[in-house]
Amino acid sequence: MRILKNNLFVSLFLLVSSRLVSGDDYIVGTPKPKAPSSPQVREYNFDVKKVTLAPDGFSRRIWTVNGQFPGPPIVAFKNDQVKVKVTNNLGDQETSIHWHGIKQVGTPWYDGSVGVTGCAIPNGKSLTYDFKTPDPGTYWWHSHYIAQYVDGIAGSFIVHDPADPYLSLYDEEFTVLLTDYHHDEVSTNLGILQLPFDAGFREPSPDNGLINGRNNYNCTKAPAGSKCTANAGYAKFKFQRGKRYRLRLINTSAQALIFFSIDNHDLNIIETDGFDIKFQQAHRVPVHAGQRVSVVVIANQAADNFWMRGEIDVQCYFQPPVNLDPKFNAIVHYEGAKENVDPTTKPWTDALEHCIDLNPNTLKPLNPELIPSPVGTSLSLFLDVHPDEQKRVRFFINNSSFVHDENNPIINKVYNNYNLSAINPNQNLYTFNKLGEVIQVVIQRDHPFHLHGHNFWVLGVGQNETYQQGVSTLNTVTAIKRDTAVVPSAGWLVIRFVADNPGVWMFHCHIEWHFQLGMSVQFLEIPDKLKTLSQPPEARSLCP
Ligand SMILES: *[C@@H]1O[C@H](CO)[C@@H](O)[C@H](O)[C@H]1NC(C)=O
Ligand SMILES: *[C@@H]1O[C@H](CO)[C@@H](O)[C@H](O)[C@H]1NC(C)=O
Ligand SMILES: *[C@@H]1O[C@H](CO)[C@@H](O)[C@H](O)[C@H]1NC(C)=O
Ligand SMILES: *[C@@H]1O[C@H](CO)[C@@H](O)[C@H](O)[C@H]1NC(C)=O
Ligand SMILES: *[C@@H]1O[C@H](CO)[C@@H](O)[C@H](O)[C@H]1NC(C)=O
Ligand SMILES: *[C@@H]1O[C@H](CO)[C@@H](O)[C@H](O)[C@H]1NC(C)=O
Ligand SMILES: [Cu+2]
Repeated sequence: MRILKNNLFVSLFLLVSSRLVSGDDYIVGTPKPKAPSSPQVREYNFDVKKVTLAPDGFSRRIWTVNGQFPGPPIVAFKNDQVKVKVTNNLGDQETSIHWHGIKQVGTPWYDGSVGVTGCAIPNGKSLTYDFKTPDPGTYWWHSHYIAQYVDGIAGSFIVHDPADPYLSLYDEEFTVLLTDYHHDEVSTNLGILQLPFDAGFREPSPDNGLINGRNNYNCTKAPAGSKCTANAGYAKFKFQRGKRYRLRLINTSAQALIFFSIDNHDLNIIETDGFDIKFQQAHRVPVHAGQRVSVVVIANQAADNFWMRGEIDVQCYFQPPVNLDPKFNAIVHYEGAKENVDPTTKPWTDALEHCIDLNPNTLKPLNPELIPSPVGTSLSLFLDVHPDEQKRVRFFINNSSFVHDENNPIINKVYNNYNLSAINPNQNLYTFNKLGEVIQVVIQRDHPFHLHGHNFWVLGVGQNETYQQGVSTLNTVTAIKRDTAVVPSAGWLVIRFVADNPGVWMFHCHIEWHFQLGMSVQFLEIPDKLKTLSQPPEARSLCP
């Protein structure tokens, strides 16, 4: 009965959520879903198309899936099979979807990295991505093509675990999508990124921040001629006093590092990127682009309204964003509290360090794993930004800026027995041939890095020091795992993983603009084994 009621409520919510002022719409907690007795096939249809919407009151074209922004959530259980038929109806652009954090063991061609694991889906064409979800956790999906996710193609991807060790610690859950938000279309911003340093290059400034696709915007700041309606409304999360909620925070930003908090409420961290963490209390949590953190929040306050806050860390930009109010909000509304009033609560004042993750050394794994050694291959990568010969700004890894070979991805080169020793150096290709080899990567200097096909142990980070100065602090016993981690400014990050997933996996900066300008390498893992996996003709036929 209860589930039926919630479903009804949810469909009603979806029906009316495009209304601009919708004071009565609350996002209600999702009860813990019942685990199926056997793995299920979960099918989705994604119709990718442009639709004019006004999430924060400012009207613009948004690149959507099924007309929704944020996109439709994918929900599965551990070991399910997920099939998503993606049809490209953008009209004038190709597209490709990446399932961020899903390891694609045995199905590397469905990873969605254009020029690496496959080609993009042309206009009017479809591809059915078909893969398993063996690893429970909080993930997301987004376009992995020309920064389209910044124009809107992104959504949550939750994999439930019937044996989740934390199931007894919460009653219901919410997905909380945090993002920086741009009023200009990506094509405009990519144009600015092509300019030389001394001719107007800048990192695009976001105009707003959104929580679950909503926030207000001060329309007096909108350019003349634009369509903008004030007080578009906040996302409102309905709490019941006494209940415990798991909030799955997902940072879908192009660039912004966001500090998340709820006034008067503690956050109890239990998950980083699909990895269970020993309960750790905090008031404010940093979530960098691409990262996910689950927190348990106990509704232990008197019935009232409270601000849920996101704050973009403007110090992490080359030039501070112009015209941006970095603070954005949603509302936590307790059942029984006054309706349609803004909260009057005050923010937590805990200072957080800038442009840096939650300290991985203060987080502990719930179930420590034996971290493998010895290290077989150790890679040292230096990050850098400087102009190329044409004076255009490029981002470099060991002085090499990645260029997508869009129509001939590495995976096809492997299948075609291409001589990889003769590959263009701009492919930034590193090959690991030995199955089970332990790989360690040391990355130096600022930027959040995401590895496809794996999660990795975060052995250590250091700020304002070289790796040599900090190497003695590596944690090789109780390190946590993530799939996206920040290299602190003027510092270093060390990660470790095992080469056990035949495929080609990008390792790239998750600041979308830096990625677009070349900050990526690709790891080719066990090419001999990869050749024994058969690439589906449907995926292959996308390439010209
Ligand atoms: C909106 O922005 C204008 C111009 O920056 C400012 O004068 C005004 O106070 C702002 N209004 C609100 C409600 O913040
Ligand atoms: C999301 O990631 C971006 C980019 O790294 C970061 O600037 C922003 O602060 C993050 N948001 C949250 C809530 O941490
Ligand atoms: C990257 O460059 C550094 C410094 O020149 C060098 O020590 C390192 O070995 C290089 N890494 C790789 C993977 O070639
Ligand atoms: C980086 O590459 C450029 C062009 O290939 C070269 O001129 C420069 O010397 C290289 N820098 C380093 C530090 O290796
Ligand atoms: C592969 O390319 C390398 C570098 O160009 C070359 O030395 C080698 O002879 C090539 N191998 C084959 C089998 O063609
Ligand atoms: C690192 O250096 C910057 C700039 O000098 C400084 O603002 C920051 O506090 C330093 N951080 C640490 C952890 O030393
Ligand atoms: Cu970067």
